[in-house]
Amino acid sequence: MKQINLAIVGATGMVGRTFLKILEERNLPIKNLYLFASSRSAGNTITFKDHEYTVEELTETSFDRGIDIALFSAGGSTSKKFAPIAASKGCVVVDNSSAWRMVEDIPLVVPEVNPEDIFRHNGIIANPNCSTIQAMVVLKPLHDLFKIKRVVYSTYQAVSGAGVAGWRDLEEGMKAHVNNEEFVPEKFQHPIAFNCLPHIDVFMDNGYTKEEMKMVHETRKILHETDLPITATCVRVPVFNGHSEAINLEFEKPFDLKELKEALINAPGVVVEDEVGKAIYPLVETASGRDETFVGRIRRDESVKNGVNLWVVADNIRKGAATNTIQIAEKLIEEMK
Ligand code: NAP
Ligand code: 12T
Repeated sequence: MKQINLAIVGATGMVGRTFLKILEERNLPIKNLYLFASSRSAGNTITFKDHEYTVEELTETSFDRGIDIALFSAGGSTSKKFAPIAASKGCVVVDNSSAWRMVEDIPLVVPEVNPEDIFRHNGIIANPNCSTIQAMVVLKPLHDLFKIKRVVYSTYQAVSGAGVAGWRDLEEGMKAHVNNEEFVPEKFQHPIAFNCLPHIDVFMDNGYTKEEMKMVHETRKILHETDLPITATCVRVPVFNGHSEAINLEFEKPFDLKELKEALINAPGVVVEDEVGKAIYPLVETASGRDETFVGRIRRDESVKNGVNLWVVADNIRKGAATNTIQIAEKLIEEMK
């Protein structure tokens, strides 16, 4: 396998640090590693495989040194500006922000679902939103069998999705709450400790949040179903890591619940945890730190003809961001000569 020159943009962040952990776990064939962040962290050192690397400030000349692949996770404005610069230097960017996901000729990929889209790229490949990714690995095998007619998503999202600052808001907010002290959140509009916020990302003109509309548009793009009816409500909950989703699906075709469960058991990247008699169902506590997506509470929706309700949990920073990005990079490396 080819040894590659790899860059990480946003290396000091929540996702960036997880990239490094997963690159080490999966032992990617890295020749040279370059770590970038803003001027705030430039000069800091990060250890990777017993080697110390110095974080560099990202600039317009950062990619002038034969970098094969760059994993971006430094926010939308950084991606918008620097991904095209990197691509123009022959680097393939796998981008975690929402900046490029809905651009028509940019692939949006979950490797278990639409790996064939990867190779249509022109230098930029987009990684979907965390909430979309974990839903896709579950929806795809069911869509293939029973043809999905409508999707209703309700999410319960962890603070780690909002980066280091989101994590701090929950941790400090909880301490302040139990000590009866005042706490002004930094990342969220309201206290997240002991609270639920139906507000993730910004509000749009239609009254939905951008996070909710990302789930709608990204699902359609990944499944190649441009008109699929989908609706979503996204809620931030006081959980450090791991997103949960209640997913309601209606199918065109009648289905057998046993066959549906079997399809999920056999789906790549999916683990079925569904023994309600023993109180076994997916939990963030067990999904956090894992790369699979967990599904349980699989039951017929008795209010419609061909419907099912599911509870789907995954580590939003691993499968929802870093793992999925690295799986895309692995597929790129396999094809490199
Ligand atoms: P984070 O913990 O806040 O980290 C942000 C990272 O971006 C830091 O490394 C920061 O460097 C760097 N950065 C910020 N501004 C920069 C600039 N102008 N130039 C270069 N680097 C800059 O956030 P995170 O949770 O890791 O998430 C980062 C981004 O990943 C998010 O904004 C989002 O776009 C994306 N994301 C996607 C998903 C998904 O659903 N797939 C999930 C989570 C995050 P400093 O240390 O210098 O500040
Ligand atoms: N606002 O990459 O706050 O589109 O949890 C991912 C997570 C945006 C994204 C979050 C967000 C994204 C969040």
